[in-house]
Amino acid sequence: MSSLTPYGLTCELLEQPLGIDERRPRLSWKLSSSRRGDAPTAYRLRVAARPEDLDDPARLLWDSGVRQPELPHVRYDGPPLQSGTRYHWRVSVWDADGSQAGEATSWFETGLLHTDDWLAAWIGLDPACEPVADPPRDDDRTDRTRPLRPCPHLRRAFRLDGRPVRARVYVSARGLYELSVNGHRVGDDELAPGWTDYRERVQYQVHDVTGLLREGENVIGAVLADGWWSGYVGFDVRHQALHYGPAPQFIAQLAVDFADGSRRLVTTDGTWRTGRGPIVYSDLLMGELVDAREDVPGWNAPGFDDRGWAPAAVLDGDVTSLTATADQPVRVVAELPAVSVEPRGDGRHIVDLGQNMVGRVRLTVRGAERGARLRLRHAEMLDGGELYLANLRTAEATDQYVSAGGPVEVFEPRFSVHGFRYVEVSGHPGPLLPEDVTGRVLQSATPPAGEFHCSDEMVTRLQSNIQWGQRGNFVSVPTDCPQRDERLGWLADAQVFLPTAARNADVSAFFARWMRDVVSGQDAEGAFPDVAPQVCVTNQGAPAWGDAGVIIPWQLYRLYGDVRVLERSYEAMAAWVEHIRRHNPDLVWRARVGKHYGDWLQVGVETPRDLLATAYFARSAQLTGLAAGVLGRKDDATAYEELHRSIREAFVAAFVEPDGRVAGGTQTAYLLALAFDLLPEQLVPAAVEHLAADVEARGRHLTTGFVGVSLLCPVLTEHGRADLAYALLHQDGFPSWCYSIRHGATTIWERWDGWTEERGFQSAAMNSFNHYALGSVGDWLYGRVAGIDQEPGSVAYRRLLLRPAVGGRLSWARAYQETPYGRVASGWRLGEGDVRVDVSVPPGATAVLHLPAADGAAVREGDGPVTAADGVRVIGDGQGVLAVELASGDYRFTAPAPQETAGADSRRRPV
Ligand code: RAM
Repeated sequence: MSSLTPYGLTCELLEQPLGIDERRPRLSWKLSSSRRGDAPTAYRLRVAARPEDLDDPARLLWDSGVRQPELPHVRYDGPPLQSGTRYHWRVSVWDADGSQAGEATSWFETGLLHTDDWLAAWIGLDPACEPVADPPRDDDRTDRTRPLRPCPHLRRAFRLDGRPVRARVYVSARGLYELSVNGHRVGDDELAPGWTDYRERVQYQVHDVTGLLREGENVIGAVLADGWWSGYVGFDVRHQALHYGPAPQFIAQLAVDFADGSRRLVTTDGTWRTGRGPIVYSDLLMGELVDAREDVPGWNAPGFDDRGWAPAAVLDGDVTSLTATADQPVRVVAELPAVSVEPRGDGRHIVDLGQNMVGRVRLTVRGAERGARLRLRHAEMLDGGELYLANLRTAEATDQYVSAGGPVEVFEPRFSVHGFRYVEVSGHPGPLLPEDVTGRVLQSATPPAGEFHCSDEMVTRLQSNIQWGQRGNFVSVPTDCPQRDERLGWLADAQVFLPTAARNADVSAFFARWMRDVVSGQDAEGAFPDVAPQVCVTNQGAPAWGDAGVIIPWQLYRLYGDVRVLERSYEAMAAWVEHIRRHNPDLVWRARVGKHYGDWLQVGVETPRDLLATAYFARSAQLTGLAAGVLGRKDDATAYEELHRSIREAFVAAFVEPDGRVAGGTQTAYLLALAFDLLPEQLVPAAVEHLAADVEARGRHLTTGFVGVSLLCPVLTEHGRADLAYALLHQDGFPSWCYSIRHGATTIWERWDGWTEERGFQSAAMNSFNHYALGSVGDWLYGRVAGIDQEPGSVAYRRLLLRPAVGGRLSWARAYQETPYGRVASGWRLGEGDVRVDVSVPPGATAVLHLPAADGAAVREGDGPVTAADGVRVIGDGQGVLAVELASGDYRFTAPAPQETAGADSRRRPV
């Protein structure tokens, strides 16, 4: 009996999504098996209205029939889907012997598929009776460009004549909302509806509220906040204009079904009532002020007298911007206990959470006097024992609580987020105990997908810092920093970090959704924006930034097999390449470079900007050609391939010397030329030598900025210099990853010199201590140190390339990663005179493994010689590497220890 079993079922990249709006949603699953060599030979999908109907052929809505396995996403191809309907689906698989094996069942639910399904209107406070902000209180700031306003509360009471059998609420806001039904909070989303390019799209959420409703009187309530819609967003907030609208708005449609088949709708309209609660203001950047004395008990439950509340204003009925949620919501994903609380004697305490994090604090207060004001300020670093606040720029990041005088009160802001490790609490009556302060970590809930571990403490910390950088900056959109007045979706940061992010978590839905904002920001000329959603930064089209509009869809296709993101981005990708070509007929990209950032934050060197730009132009042309090929656009594929070849020639003519030297001579210049395959074959060895010589001449230090850093270790390893890559990894002098770790970093810093022994803090004008770009080395930790990669031309890790590079100070390393086919693992451990290599290949995938082995003939798998092992075929032996081809399964190899642990290997990096 085969054990081939589907697991991890998703629809539209999400697990059991409530409310999708794709007409032909994609169904996906992974496979596991305990049998070596197992592989799916066929699959069958069935979709039905009820789970029990899946067994009844007459009641199926769609039956794919028995089909050959294909890419990991299969499009539903049955009759048109209805709005607001749950569909159950089952996948059955056939194993390597052609026998029917496991099956698994899941469901998805549609949202409102047609704009006329929406009968609700956008509502908000009546502008005529908008509450005036309180006059400034004691320590309120008076230098904001506009006052912060109380959070509107909205409620609607209604009667139900029976018990509902099913109820869904479709809900969104221009701003942020928190929804409740009969006094109970609905769902656990934070910062809903998330940030999208609101001019084009606002995502709505769907919740199952069946269990919260009852016969008789019911109340639906919402609290709104400005959020990204009407709050402070981006930098220079003292002078900024509003980005989207003047005040938050709300929309909801509750559909309640009864046993007799009847339906009752409750929608936002002029019958809703609006009032105020205890939140005096709340802003993402500035913080939140709650006056608990103004709490309105029972406002969102039946029985409350809302005659004193004002009718809501009906603002507009335009629902065309509403789209279903296509990614995971932001949630509280972890809680951090305080590691120390230091009283400062003047009513202040400094609390250390031990980890630079993003979210907010939950504070317990006992015995405060009514009217006592507590203040929480947040910082990433301490300076002389006090909060270092200068790098927040104008973000106040201050939460305040005015006590109602209860015996125990708990304060946690709802609509503000901060990036911090330290919290200064003032006004607490004391004693303030560590258990009174909890860090609540917020993040887009991208499912964890991989782990990397190794024997070295510093590298382990580096991996942790990379993950915390990802956690803290994947909050609805991929941002550059979570603390200062910026927090924008910078495109280059995202494209260099995506391969690393995809190792740690399933970011397929997160990035595919964000790509829509990237495309929305493209201008009429074809230039992609520098940030998406596009606010604050009006520049367009910077090299390596704009190119993300091409690179990200391509990466999502390669990593996840997502063809749809290519289809939806293709026109924009081509328009971008054409834009550059149009303005640079000699194919050296010098014109229309926007606000060229170069190799941003490189150290002490300057990579020639036209070289960097031209390398990216070549890359974008190449990837657009490959995308055209995938989409069956043959002419485009040929045309872009030719363009790529011509740009490559122009690059060589403009920037490459006959001895393999590249203009500027910086590490990044060589890295771009090598990684993007821009050099004539015969010059590659010389270029590698020049690159290595530069690293050596600098005492094995890097000089790379955001652009070069992601290529550094991969390129060195690819070209036989894993020894140097490891030297850079372990380097702890300035500049290096470990330098920051040696100085206490728990996240990746924006700048190599964010803090140095010689000068202390860098200029506060731009100095984030939580930025993921320089953490893009994480892809190499999984890909080469542990060894999980895929063959050039392979998609979704279908053909694995496992090349553990035994080396550096490490005695072992291992990683696993969930890929679209299933779980891949690779790890190695040096023993007495031998090296053990363990790998797992999921069913449906195959692998080529490069085993580091001094003597190929002596390699064993399990208890026998490698040549006799089931599922293993030796394909090459030489230069200390035994290459084997593997069928799916778990393998354990033992090889005589390699003489030189440098992973020498000349294979080229896959595109
Ligand atoms: C700063 C940040 C950001 C970077 C831009 C160019 O705002 O460092 O990450 O992309 O500059």
